[in-house]
Amino acid sequence: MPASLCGTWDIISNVNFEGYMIALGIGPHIRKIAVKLKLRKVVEQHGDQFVIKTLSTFRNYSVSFRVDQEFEEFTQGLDSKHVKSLVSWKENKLVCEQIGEKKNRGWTHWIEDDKLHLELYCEGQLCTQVFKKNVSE
Ligand code: VLZ
Repeated sequence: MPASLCGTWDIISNVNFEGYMIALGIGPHIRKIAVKLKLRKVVEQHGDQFVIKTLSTFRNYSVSFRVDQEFEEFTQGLDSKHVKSLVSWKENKLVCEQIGEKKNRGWTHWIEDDKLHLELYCEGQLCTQVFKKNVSE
């Protein structure tokens, strides 16, 4: 069993979020706001069912899915695109492929050194985010 992703996590590093947002086609005004946000992840898991919430003072985004079951995702408030998403475990990593207009799009989550790691990728751009566990709630 891989270490649990569940809990509330606060961002401590964010590398090339700008490049990822450009690849998604997010415009300069929103990027300028988004790049400064202190993002929080709230991850809930019940068996194969996950809810991952990305919270910020500007916008929130939530996705719910079952592992190994393709679903329709609308990335509302991000780049606002319809994609077909599939999340599966690859070793100890939770891997999401997002098939749509953008090539090579998805993300990968894993736990390393008690931190939640996230790689967000789109069309050759890779953003790496690290979150530390929030223990106050
Ligand atoms: O997360 O794909 O944890 O959905 C940025 C939100 C979230 C605030 C970036 C900026 C993508 C809004 C989050 C304007 C662009 C994401 C997945 C993995 C789950």
